[in-house]
Amino acid sequence: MKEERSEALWNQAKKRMPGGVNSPVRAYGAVGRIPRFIQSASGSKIVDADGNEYIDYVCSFGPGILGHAHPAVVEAVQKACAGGLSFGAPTQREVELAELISRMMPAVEMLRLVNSGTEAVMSAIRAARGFTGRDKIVKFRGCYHGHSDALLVKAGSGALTTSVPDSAGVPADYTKNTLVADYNDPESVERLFGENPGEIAALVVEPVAANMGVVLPKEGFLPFLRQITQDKGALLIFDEVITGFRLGPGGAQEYYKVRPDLTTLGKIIGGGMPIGAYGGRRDIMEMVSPLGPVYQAGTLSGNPVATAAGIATLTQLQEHPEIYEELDRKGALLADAMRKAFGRAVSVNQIGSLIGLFFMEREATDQESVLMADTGRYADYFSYMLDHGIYLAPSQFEAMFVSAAHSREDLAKTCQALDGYARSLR
Ligand code: HOZ
Repeated sequence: MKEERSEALWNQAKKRMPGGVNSPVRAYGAVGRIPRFIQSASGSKIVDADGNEYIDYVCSFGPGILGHAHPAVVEAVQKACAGGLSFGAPTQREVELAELISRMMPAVEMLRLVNSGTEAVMSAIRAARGFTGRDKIVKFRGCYHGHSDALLVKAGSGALTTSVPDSAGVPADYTKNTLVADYNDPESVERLFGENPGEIAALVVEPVAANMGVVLPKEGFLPFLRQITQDKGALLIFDEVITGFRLGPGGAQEYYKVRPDLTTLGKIIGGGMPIGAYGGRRDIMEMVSPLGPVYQAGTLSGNPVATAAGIATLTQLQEHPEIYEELDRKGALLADAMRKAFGRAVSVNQIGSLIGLFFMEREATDQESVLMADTGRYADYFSYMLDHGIYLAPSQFEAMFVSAAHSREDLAKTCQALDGYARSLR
């Protein structure tokens, strides 16, 4: 497999950008290969600068639920571009996207569009603090909520991949109100509420943790979080930047039938364009400026091109609900293939189109267990799959994403590669 062009671009990039990339996991540090510089993508396939084609299971880390360059999304973006790229003024499309989101996710009674998931969670926390008049927040070890200061505490995703779950450059003062509990461990949550009576503004959680690989909530865990936050006068924030519109048209909150007070969104709602959103209970969102005293703003917020891509994507998902059954089927097929190929040597978590494969026998239920997985083995597996035309996340601590565009042939080829790698280990 040729990689000269990617290598040359990477060498050039490293002179101008830290690690040669604009987001750390992309530097392939955890897998020891040359990052692929992508030339183009269509449907389930991605093509690098050397002309190598791969079946893509990164899907831009989530937005690509319909596959790359879906014709309806591309057409909407092209039309939008011709009409102007940014106005710094409200547009009809923002209203349409907000209506669509609220219809599909009824707990989002009112929302604010922003430009990324990071901004969405940061702003939701500010709204929660403004609403409750309290300062402290609870997050979970290994959950990732973007890179704002207060949330870079025991963070997952790239932070876990590069072993800096608590980033340098974040003053201790900025994180002193961030309390950390263990995912799937109600006692650790009870303890924090017990130790900080009347002080916790909100608990923020990825309802399915998808930034330490994929870790599913144990039965009763999310209802427990709903109950304790309600009892203690704190808000429950579901970070659905990954799960929103992926686990079903109403996200994880619909799947698990737990209604959060606030929800944060990103990725799919922009169909591949930069966007984020936070929203939820009307009485909380009415605290946000200009209605209330919680300030938050953005020049590019509600961008006309991003909203066009988002509307087109959500419309496809709404008009073709069968996509979700198909995604479930494909996800289950791949997870079964992994279990068959590797047997007890692996632990596989799958829900719909999200899959986490861990090279370890024990179940992955929280950050502690996830950290026991053999990341060296994951790197080896990644490398084999890459060389056999399968493009996976270059980190144990990111999810594998399946899209509506993955075909029967793609899945068959992927299963073949999985078997090939498993055989190479015997
Ligand atoms: N933190 C992102 C995924 N969970 C990584 C995004 C990227 O590197 O593109």
